[in-house]
Amino acid sequence: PATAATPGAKKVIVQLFEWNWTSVAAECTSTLGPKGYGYVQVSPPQEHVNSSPWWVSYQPVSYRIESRKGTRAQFQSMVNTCHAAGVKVIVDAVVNHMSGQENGGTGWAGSSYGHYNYPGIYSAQDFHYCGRNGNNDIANYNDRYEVQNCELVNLADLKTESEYVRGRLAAYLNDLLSLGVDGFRLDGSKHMPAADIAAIKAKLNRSAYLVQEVIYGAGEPIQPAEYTGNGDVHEFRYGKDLARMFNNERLAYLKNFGESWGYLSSAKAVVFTDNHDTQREGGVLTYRDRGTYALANAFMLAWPYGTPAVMSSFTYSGRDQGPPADGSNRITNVTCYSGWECEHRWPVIANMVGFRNATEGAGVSNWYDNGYQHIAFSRTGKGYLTINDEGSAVNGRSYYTGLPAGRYCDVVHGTFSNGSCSGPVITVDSSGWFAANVPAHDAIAIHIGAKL
Ligand code: LM2
Ligand code: CA
Repeated sequence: PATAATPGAKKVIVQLFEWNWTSVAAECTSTLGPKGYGYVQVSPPQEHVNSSPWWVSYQPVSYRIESRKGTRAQFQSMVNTCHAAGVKVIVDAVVNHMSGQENGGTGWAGSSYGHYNYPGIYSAQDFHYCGRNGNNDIANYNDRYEVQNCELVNLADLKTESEYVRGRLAAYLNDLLSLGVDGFRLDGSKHMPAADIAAIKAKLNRSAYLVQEVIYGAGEPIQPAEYTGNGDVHEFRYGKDLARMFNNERLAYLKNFGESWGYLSSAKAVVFTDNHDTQREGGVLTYRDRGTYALANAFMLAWPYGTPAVMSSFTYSGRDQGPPADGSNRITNVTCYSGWECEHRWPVIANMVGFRNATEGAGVSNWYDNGYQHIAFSRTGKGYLTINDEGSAVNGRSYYTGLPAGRYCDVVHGTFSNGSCSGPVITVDSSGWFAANVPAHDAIAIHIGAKL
């Protein structure tokens, strides 16, 4: 088994949603490593019910590493290739439940199963039957017992308090660790008590990065902060509030974005403009918002709250529509900009990953706003971003950066490589100022990692 990549300052995550293992591997080498992404989050790798919507991934029928996304051997090879490119691998781990289909069948890799019956793995006694709502489904999110013991959309809810179930889940995660995986996104964490997750974590053979999916709901009894003792937690308010600032309110309000907004502590939060669920639910910015989406990602990557996770989608028109696949229901190799959006390759987003890495650890200073949609700030001594989301250009203005004098690549409009910049160059004078025009709905970003 491969050893984990060496820890470094690279913390940006990219979610390559529903990419097959062969394509993830190629992307690690061609783009993720070179652009400075630290982690790739891949979709669930275990055997699942055999159908074409994307969400079959969230209906496990066994823990064999065989799926529409590839074989165990392809998965292993992907992990090795990503590590060689300096990119760590986070697996989306479905541990709260098994499949939800009423009728049994044969899974993707040939395992037979029934609802509440997964031969050799789980039988009826390993599941919760909460006795609520007539069908055991969750209805009331204001009831802690119900959220953790009833079924999420009919998905057979594992008895995570049972020693046997915990052992079985840990065995699955340990198998992935033996393949060299670096961390887990724990799907549906809110539907498991934090103590159950802690007990499973205690059975892992080595340390792994954990990010728990706990969707914040105002006034709900189960709060994301309950889970921080186990590891990181997704801060779902971030993407919704960021969208609201861009769409309806003011970028000027972002001056204290983060903990002051009631969010999780920065060190524990993983943030994103959108993920595979929220992009389908609305109320967030997605690839469909084009330029505004790019600006929101630029802000996220420049602003030092939480660990940023960049979304990378396949394009779709219907909610359930699966990713491009062949006649055998295998997900086909990714071709960016054809069925796959590849947001993580958009030049602004990919270049701002370099900004994030170059400014790691630096605080915010020199905040400026015009009261509305024009903002700017330094990452002290390391970088500077200004966003003008006004309907008209801001011309003839100077910006105080506090950066060392010199010539910097504007990484919003150009890519810095081998010491040269493919776009405009920004000159910071000996007092730390630069002058530039910023068009409407545009931005300028410079950092010490892209200095000519
Ligand atoms: C998650 N996090 O907690 C995932 O991020 C989310 O994408 C998953 O839902 C969910 N939890 C369960 O892992 C998705 C999708 C659902 C889909 C489920 C299971 O959003 O629509 O449910 O996966 O595949 C589908 C049907 C639903 C049906 C269910 C069971 O849409 O109508 O319920 O399968 O057959 C009767
Ligand atoms: Ca549960």
